[in-house]
Parts: sequence; C-alpha cells; structure tokens
Amino acid sequence: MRDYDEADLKIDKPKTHAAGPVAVAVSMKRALGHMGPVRTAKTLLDLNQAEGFDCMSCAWPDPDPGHRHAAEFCENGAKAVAEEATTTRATPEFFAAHSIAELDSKSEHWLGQQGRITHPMVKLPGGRFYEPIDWDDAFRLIGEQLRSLNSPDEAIFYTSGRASNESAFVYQLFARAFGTNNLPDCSNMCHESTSIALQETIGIGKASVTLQDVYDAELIVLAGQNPGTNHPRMLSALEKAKQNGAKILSINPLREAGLVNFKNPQTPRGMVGPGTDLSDFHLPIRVNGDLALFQAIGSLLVEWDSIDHAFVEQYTTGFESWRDNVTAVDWDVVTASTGLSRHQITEAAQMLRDSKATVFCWAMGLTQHRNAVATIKELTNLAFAQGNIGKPGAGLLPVRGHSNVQGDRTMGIWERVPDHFLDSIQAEFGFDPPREHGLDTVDSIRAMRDGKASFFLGLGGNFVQATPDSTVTHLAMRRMAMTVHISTKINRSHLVTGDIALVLPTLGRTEKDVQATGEQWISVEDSTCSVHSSRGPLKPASDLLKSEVAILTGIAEAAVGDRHGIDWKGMRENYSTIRSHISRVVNGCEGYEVNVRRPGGFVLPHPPRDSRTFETKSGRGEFTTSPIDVLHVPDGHLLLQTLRSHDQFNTTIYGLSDRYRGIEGGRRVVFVHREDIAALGFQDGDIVDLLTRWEDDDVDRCADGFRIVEYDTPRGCAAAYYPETNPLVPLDSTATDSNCPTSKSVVIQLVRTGTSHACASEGTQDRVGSDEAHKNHPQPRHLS
Ligand SMILES: Nc1nc2c(c(=O)[nH]1)N[C@H]1C(S)=C(S)[C@@H](COP(=O)(O)OP(=O)(O)OC[C@H]3O[C@@H](n4cnc5c(=O)[nH]c(N)nc54)[C@H](O)[C@@H]3O)O[C@H]1N2
Ligand SMILES: Nc1nc2c(c(=O)[nH]1)N[C@H]1C(S)=C(S)[C@@H](COP(=O)(O)OP(=O)(O)OC[C@H]3O[C@@H](n4cnc5c(=O)[nH]c(N)nc54)[C@H](O)[C@@H]3O)O[C@H]1N2
Ligand SMILES: [Mo]
Repeated sequence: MRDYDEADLKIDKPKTHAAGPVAVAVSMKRALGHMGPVRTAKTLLDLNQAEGFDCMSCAWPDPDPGHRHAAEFCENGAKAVAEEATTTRATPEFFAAHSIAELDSKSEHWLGQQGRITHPMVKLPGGRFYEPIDWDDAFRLIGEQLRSLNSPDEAIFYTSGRASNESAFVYQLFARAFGTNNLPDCSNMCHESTSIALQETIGIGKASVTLQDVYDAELIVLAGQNPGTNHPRMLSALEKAKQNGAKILSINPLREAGLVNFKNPQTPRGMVGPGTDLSDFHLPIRVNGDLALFQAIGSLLVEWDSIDHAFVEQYTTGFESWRDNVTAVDWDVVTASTGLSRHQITEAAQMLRDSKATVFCWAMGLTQHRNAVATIKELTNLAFAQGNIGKPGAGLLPVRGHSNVQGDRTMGIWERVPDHFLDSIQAEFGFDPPREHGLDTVDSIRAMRDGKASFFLGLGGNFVQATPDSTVTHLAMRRMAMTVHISTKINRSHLVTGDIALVLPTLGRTEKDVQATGEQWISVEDSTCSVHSSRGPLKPASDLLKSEVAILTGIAEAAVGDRHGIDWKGMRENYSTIRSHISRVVNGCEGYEVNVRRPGGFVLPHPPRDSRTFETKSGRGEFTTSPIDVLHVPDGHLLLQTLRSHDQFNTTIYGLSDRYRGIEGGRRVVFVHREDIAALGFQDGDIVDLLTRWEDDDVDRCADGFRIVEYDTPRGCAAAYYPETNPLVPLDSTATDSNCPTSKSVVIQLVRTGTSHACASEGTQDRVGSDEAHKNHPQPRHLS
C-alpha cells in the first residue's frame, strides 16, 4: 500500500498566518468525511461545552462557562473528534481478511483509516491473525498470565494521556494492588523534564497560572512550542492578551505560522481581514540553545538591576549563586550555542525588563534535550528574579500535550509517586502498596529488552511507535509473553506483538458510557490545574465496546480478585464510587464529586500560585545554577529536532498536509538551511537517508528516503517529522535527571539514498511511520 507517491509531494512557501477560513473548511471537510452531517453537528456543538465533552486533542484550558463560543474548538480538535467518531469499522471480518504481518506492512495513516475496532481480539501463540474473543475469556487469559509471573514487577502498565481521571485512578490502584509501581506513561517522553525541574524549584510540577493570567500578562514568552498546530485554541487566548496590550516574545528555530499571525475564525477580522499579529519579536534560536539564552538574559537583567529584590528576599533562596553564575556567562559560548547575536538577545531581555507581569510558556522544544531539566530550571530562575510567580498576569505555563496527561499524574499514574500518596492508598484500601519506585518508559524498554519484563499492558497510546530507538523497542516488545492494548483504533503497537496479544476495544470520549446504575460521566484536568467533567453524546461504535473503567476492573478482578477486598464491581457500576475514593486519596480533591460537577469544574490548589508558598527542600523558591552544556555536533553533521506536522496527533496520522510549512502529499521530508544543503554537497529536492551518530555507542541508526526541503531554520539544524524519525533517537540518549528521550537533539548525517553509506534497505519512500525499513535490517548495524 502506497500512501502517496514521490510525485505527489508538493512543496510550497511556508504560511505566515494560522487558522482563518481554510482551517474552518478543513475541519468541516474532515468532520463530514468521517462522520456525516448529523454526527458532525452532534459532536462539534458539544465539544468543550460545560455540559458536553472535553476535547481529546490537547490540554489547553477552556474559557469560563459564560464566555465560550458556540463553536469552542479548533481545526485539529475537529480532526481528533472526526478520527474517533468516524463511522468506519474494523470488524472481525476485517481482521480475518488481513494477517498481522500484512497489516504491519501498512502505514500508520492507513491503519488509522480502518476505523473503530468493534470486538475484543486475540492472537494466540503461533497465530498469524487476530480472532474475536469473548470479554470473559480475554479477562481470564490476562488474569492467568499475570498470576503466573515470577514477580509483579515483570509487568509493565503503560498509560497514554487521554485516559480519564476515573480510569487512571482505577488503573494505578490495580497496578499497586497487583504489586508494582511499573506505571510508565507518555509524560516520561513529554513534560517529565518540566515536572522534575519545577518540583525541585517551586515544589510542584505544574503550571502556576490560570487562563486569566494569560489574558492579563504584559509579556508572554513562547519558547519551544508550536501553538498554531498543537494548541490552536491558545491562539485565541494570545489574541485576547494582545488586545489587552500584551507583547509576545517567541523563541523557536522555526518561524511557525501560529507564532506570526492568527486569523481567528470566530471573528470577521479573522475570516476576511488581516488577522492579529502575534509575536512582537522572534528569536530564531539554534536547536538546544535555550539554556545559554536564558543565562544570557539573566546576566542582562542583573546588569540592569531589573530584579524584584523584595520577592527574591522574601520567597527565594540561592539568588547570589545564580547571579554570580549568570554574570560570568561567556558571550562567545552564548552566541555559538544560540546562533543569536548579542544585539538580538539584548532586545529580548529588554522585553522582560519592561514587563511587570510575564507568563513563560513552553513545550517539547525545551523538554526533549539532554540539558532539558537545567534549561527549565534556568527559565524558572528568570521568573524568580523578576517576581513573576504567584501574581496576576504572571507565572510558569508548561503547556501540556495529551488532554488529560496532567490529570493522570494527579491520579497516581506515576512510577515514582510520593509516599504520602501511597500512605493514602493504604489508609483508604487497607493494603500495603509497593514502595519501591517502578520503571519509567525508557527503563521499561530496557527491562523488556533484557528479559526482565514479560507482560505489557497499554491503556491507550501507541508505545512502539511513540518511543525512541524503534528497532530496539520493537524487538523488546516482541519478547513479551503477552501484550494487551486497550484502544479505540488499530495502531502499530497491535502488530508488534508478544506471544499472546490482545486488543481490547474501548469507548472514546465522544461516546455515551452506560453502566449498571445508568449513564456515567468522567473528569479531566487541563494544563492550568482546572478539573471538570466530560460526557459523550454519541452511541458507542459497537455494542461490544467496554469503557476503560469496565475493562480495567475486569482485568483487576481476574488478576487480583478479592485479595485486598477492593470493590472493583462497585467502581465499575457507578463511577461516583471511584470519585469518592479520589476525594479521600488525592490531595486537593476533597468534595470531588460536587466540585467537578459544577459548570466549569474547580481548580486544584497550587501553593506558589495561590500564596507564594514553595514546598521545596528549603521551603522557598529555589534558584539553581547549571553549567552551559553545549552539544558537540561534528563537522558534516546536523542537529535534528523531530516534530509534529499540522495533520497528525502524535502517532495518529490524520492526513498528509503540513499546510503551514508548505508541505502537501507526503511526510518523508527533512528541513535544512539553504547554505547547509550546499555545504553538505546536496540540492533542494535530493533524496537522502538520515543516519544518527551517537557518541556513546557505535550503532548506526537509520531512517531512509527523505526529501531535502530548503527551509528557514538556523544553520547546523534540521527538522523532520515524528514518528518517522524515532528509529534515529538512541534509547540511552535521555535528559539528565528526567530520563526523557532527547527527541529534539539528535545528531544526524545526510547520506544520499542508495549509496554505500546509506541505509541497508532499498529506499522506499512510500511509508508513513511504517516499520518496513526495520524489518529489512532488524538489528542495529555497527559502523565498520
Ligand atoms: N494537533 C495536535 N495537537 C497536539 C499534538 C499533536 O500531535 N497534534 N500532540 C500533543 C502532545 S502529546 C504534545 S506534548 C504537544 C506538543 O506540542 P509542541 O511542543 O508544540 O510540539 P512539537 O511539534 O514537538 O513542537 C515543538 C516546537 O519546538 C520547536 N523547537 C524544537 N527544538 C527547539 C529548541 O531547541 N529550542 C526552542 N526554543 N524550540 C525548539 C520546534 O520548532 C517546534 O515549533 O501537543 C499536543 N497537541
Ligand atoms: N521522536 C519523537 N518521539 C516522541 C515525541 C516527539 O516529539 N518526537 N513526543 C513524545 C510525546 S510528547 C508523547 S506524549 C508521546 C505520545 O505517545 P502515546 O500517547 O503513546 O501515543 P499516541 O499517538 O498519542 O497514542 C495514540 C493511540 O491511542 C489510542 N487511543 C485514542 N483514543 C483513545 C481512548 O480514548 N482510549 C484508549 N484507551 N485509547 C485511545 C489509539 O489506539 C491511538 O492509536 O510520544 C512521544 N514520542
Ligand atoms: Mo506529549
């Protein structure tokens, strides 16, 4: 199956605005194409409304109930809904007609287009096909397998950030009742660096602002984030802030359309007029240069004495060491590392100097580097220095990815959950949860690779495709005795199987969830700690679907039974039972059932935001000092960042249009600066393989058949889409302290496809996220 032909790939100039009428047209086309007119109206008008369902696309907060538009969604939210509420079905007949090996030869995009899975399916040892299985038999098989393990720690319980608070709470309870803290999640690959940095510096790993603070800010710093694509509703908030007089400073190797101008489809000006200019000043930083940049800005703030001495004195510790560290910054190192001039950095620092209330936003552009934790701590230093925490219009805003990734952590999906949480579990349920920390995502892969784990359960997500070092990860997954995926649609992880493999189809957020006591609703938390309810309007895709809670409690009954006297059935039949446990176990959730049901929900406590209280080791906001750690990129190599196109949600590929960057009809492209293309002996349009050089091992990692596209990115840098580039990210290349894969700093070489140093396989340019290439050379090759 060819998703697209080389000839279909069209390259145009990048756009200079986001949204506008085209966004509306694309939303409607996709929605109508997947769902038809009735479902389109039913879902989209319910999306993000107080009585409706929460968008599963991203974790951007909703305006207060009285201030929402009738169409409170964005183009990519509409695509996410269409993808889930599609009327296409992957039935047992479909699985009978396509062997697992055949499905594995298809692209991720094709797999996603096969629609919603309707029946629980199993692949037995030696089997080549998925066959239908009864739910009870599925639970029994899983229970038997889990009970046969030598230790509970041989099981890996992964979560993707779409799971509701109710399912997350039940899941972590089950894992701990079963006896392990092996609860890796997508956060380990996402904002883990943020959580670690903020926990140490401000005492809590979450954003210190509300949506109102964004509206009230004088300056908004957008570092390493592409809101036009990944958090499009954020553009409305930025527009509002600008109307209130805010300035925006963007820091990004790419001049993303959503940073430049926003044509708000909700307003006439946005539909036919010039739109709103967003970024007032843009720093086209070199990939991984942010730590040096933040230190340089710090040195200027110190030089100008633009310091909130009263705040520093009253609330923080470590100021002097930080001041001495940044004052000593070496500007030659700064300009080399950032690719920016002293003049540019000074202009940016003046924007901070001139603002009395700054909100700092960031996402994957900061979190997925070796020095990510240090970088985010340095950003926090800037906030401390000017007192930009715990006051209106100011604060730290790590913009989360998955719609409930933050809630899942709050509910205890965390391999290193603090002891006080385990104490509460113990008090509530009367058993001793394991205290030893569990495995995060990268360590889980290592354990699976090394034969220390033999059971994998994924609550959503697409583990083998989202994780780094695809060749290693796929082999690790294939070593499992059993793999189980609770999913809505087919993805690669269902095809890279253990000896026994189960796919358990579940309800999505768009669907009605009816249990023994009647219709249920669920709850979620957004990026700004606001928790609210969600209720789907649609009839489920199949009568056989079970909710995540029903599946998890079914597995728990089969694996744990009534060993600890936990009432799994009660929780399944009435989710209020789960919420009443949550209200007693999770800090800040007292009165959960009532509070979360209020229109708009409630906001969780956040000590720095609420009272400038810092629950850190010192009891104060902690300034930190970090050495600038410059990545060495050898001559002839480039520093690759792997990012999202405008037409995907992580590993779900909606289509082949990265409209804002001018790419249509394909995904295997690598963006490179014009002068680098020439210096490396290539031309725009050449087809190359990407090879990784990782100084700590001599393994040659490879992704083949990328078209070079001349692009406005700093010299020495490159960009290409995730997940096609995941084979290039070494498993052991992770951020210091957070173990987050360094998906935004991969040292690569471009090699002409088909030449002697290129990938071992023939260049096949027709795949989107397919792993055919890995099958062609299943073992990592060693450089000769
Ligand atoms: N439609 C849609 N929405 C999504 C997602 C999706 O796939 N599709 N994914 C969701 C998830 S899970 C997440 S985590 C978020 C991700 O949201 P983002 O973090 O916006 O996603 P990325 O595409 O990874 O983009 C990273 C941005 O950082 C920039 N960047 C890369 N390296 C550096 C660097 O060294 N320094 C700086 N300053 N910038 C850099 C890139 O040029 C790019 O603009 O979006 C969420 N929302
Ligand atoms: N190279 C590189 N790698 C990266 C990143 C990067 O920037 N570069 N980003 C990382 C980041 S930030 C993240 S968050 C991870 C994402 O990693 P994951 O969260 O594991 O991946 P997703 O692609 O979001 O998962 C999509 C799958 O979830 C299932 N699904 C969808 N809706 C539901 C539902 O309601 N319930 C259930 N049970 N299943 C559902 C569908 O089967 C779908 O195929 O990837 C990481 N990997
Ligand atoms: Mo993410």
